[in-house]
Amino acid sequence: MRSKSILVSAMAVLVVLGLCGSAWAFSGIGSGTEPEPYVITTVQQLQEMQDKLSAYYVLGGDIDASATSSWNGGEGFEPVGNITTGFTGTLDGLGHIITGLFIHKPSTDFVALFGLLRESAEIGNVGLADAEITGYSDVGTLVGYSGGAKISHCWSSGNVTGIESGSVNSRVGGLVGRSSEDSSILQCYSIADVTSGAWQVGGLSGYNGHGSVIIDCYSTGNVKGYHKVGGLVGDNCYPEGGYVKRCYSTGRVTGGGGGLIGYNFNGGVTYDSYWDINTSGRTSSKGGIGKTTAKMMRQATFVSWDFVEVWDIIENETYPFLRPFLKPIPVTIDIKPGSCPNPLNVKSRGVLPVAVLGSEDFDVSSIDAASIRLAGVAPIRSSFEDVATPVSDSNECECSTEGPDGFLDLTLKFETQRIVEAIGEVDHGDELVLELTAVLSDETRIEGSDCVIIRGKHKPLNKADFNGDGIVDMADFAAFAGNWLQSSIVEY
Ligand SMILES: [Ca+2]
Ligand SMILES: [Ca+2]
Repeated sequence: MRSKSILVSAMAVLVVLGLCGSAWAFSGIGSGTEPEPYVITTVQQLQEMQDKLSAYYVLGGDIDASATSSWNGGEGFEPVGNITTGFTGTLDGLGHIITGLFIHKPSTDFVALFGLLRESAEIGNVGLADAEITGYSDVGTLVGYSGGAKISHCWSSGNVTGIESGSVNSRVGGLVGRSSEDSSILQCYSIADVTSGAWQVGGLSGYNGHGSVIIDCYSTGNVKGYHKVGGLVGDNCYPEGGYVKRCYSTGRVTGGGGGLIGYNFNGGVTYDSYWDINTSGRTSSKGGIGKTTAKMMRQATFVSWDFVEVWDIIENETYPFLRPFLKPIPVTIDIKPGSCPNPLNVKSRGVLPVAVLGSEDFDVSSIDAASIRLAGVAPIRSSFEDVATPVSDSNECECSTEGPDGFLDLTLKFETQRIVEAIGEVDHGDELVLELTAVLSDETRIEGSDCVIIRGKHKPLNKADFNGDGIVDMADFAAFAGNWLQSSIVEY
C-alpha cells in the first residue's frame, strides 16, 4: 500500500516535472526571438506556431500545405490562435508562398491560417496560393479575426466559404474575415472567390471597422453573399472609423451590396478607390467610384495613387498591380570575368571583380548603380566595359572564360573582406552561390547569381582567431600584429 502511494506520488512528480521541465521546443531552427526567429520550412512547423503564439517566425522557403486536407479527420489545419488566446507574434513570409492550405470547419468561428490575431501581431510578405477554407463566421484565408494586428504585403488565392445561410453578420473575406480594433491591411491583394449565405462578405475583408484601415489593396475574386456584400469589403463600419484608401475591386458581386463596398454602417469612409462596373455587374457601391473596364486599365483614372513606389500598370492592358510583389528580372553576372571557376581567397585584402553582363536585350546602363548589392554588400567602384560573354546558365555554377562580345558590361569591384564577412563561416573548397540584386532606373528589380570556390577557411564568430586556423594561440597575435604593421606602415 505504502509503496504503491510512493510510486503514485513519484509518478505525479514526474508528470509535473515533465510538463514544466520539457519546455515546448520548435522542431526547426531558431529561438523565436526577433534577431533569431523560428524558421518554418515544413507544414508541420507551420502548425507548431499554435504552441507558441507570441514568438517571431519566418518562412525558410515555400511551403507545400496540401497534406492538410487529410489532417484531423478531414477538418484540415487547426487555425493558429483562437478567441481565448490570439496570436500576438510575428510571421514574416520573406516573399514565400504557402500552397494548398485546407481547413473544413463549417460550424466553427475564427477560421483561417491565423484564427485570431491580437494587437502587436504582425504578418507580412506571405502568399497563400490555392487555399480552400470553410468556416462559420470570421473566415478568411490568412486571418479570421484581426483584433489590432498589422498585415502587409500579403496575398491569397483559392476559395473561402462561410455559414450556409442566415440573417447574421458572418464576416467572410478573401484575405481576412474581420479587420477590427485599429487593424491595418497594407499593400495586400486577394484573387480568392468568397461565398457566404449571410452578411458582411467581401473580396478582401468581410468587415472593416473600429478604427481599422485598408490602404493600397485590391481584390479580383467573385463575391457571393446574402446582404452587405462588396467586391473589396462587405461592411465598412464607421462609428469608430472604417477607412479604405487607394483600393479597387473587379470581382462579380452577387447578393445585396455594392461594387466595392457592400454596406457602410453609419458611413464608413472611402477615399480614392474604384471598382469595375462591367466585371462586378454593379453600378453602385457604398463608397468608391465606379469605372468601366477600359478606364480601370488607365493610370489617369487612379487619382493620387503612387505609381512610382507602390503601384504599376500596363496602360490599356492591365489593372493596377502592386510593385512589391513583382519578381526580379534575372540577369547574368560573372564573378571574376575571364576566370572559370571563380576562386575566392578568404584571406585576400583585395577586391573581388564582378560584371553584370549586357546583351542585345539588356542595356546595363539602365542599372541604378547605387542599388547594387552582392551578398548584401555594396560595390566600391563601378564602370562600363565590355569584358565578358554570357553563358547559358543550365547549371547555376556554369561559367566561361570568354571575353568581350560587343555588348557593354557593368564592371564592379567589391571589397573581398566585406563579402567574406557577409557569407559567414566557410571551409576550404566550399562552392557558394553569391546573389547580386539591383534595381533599374525605372525601379524594376533585377537579380543574378554566380558561384565562387572558397580558398582558405573563414570562421567569423571567433574574432580572436585572427589567422582563421580554428585555434586561438600566439600565431593569431603574430598575424594580428603583422597585419597591423603592414596596414599602418608598409606601403606597396
Ligand atoms: Ca568568372
Ligand atoms: Ca559583354
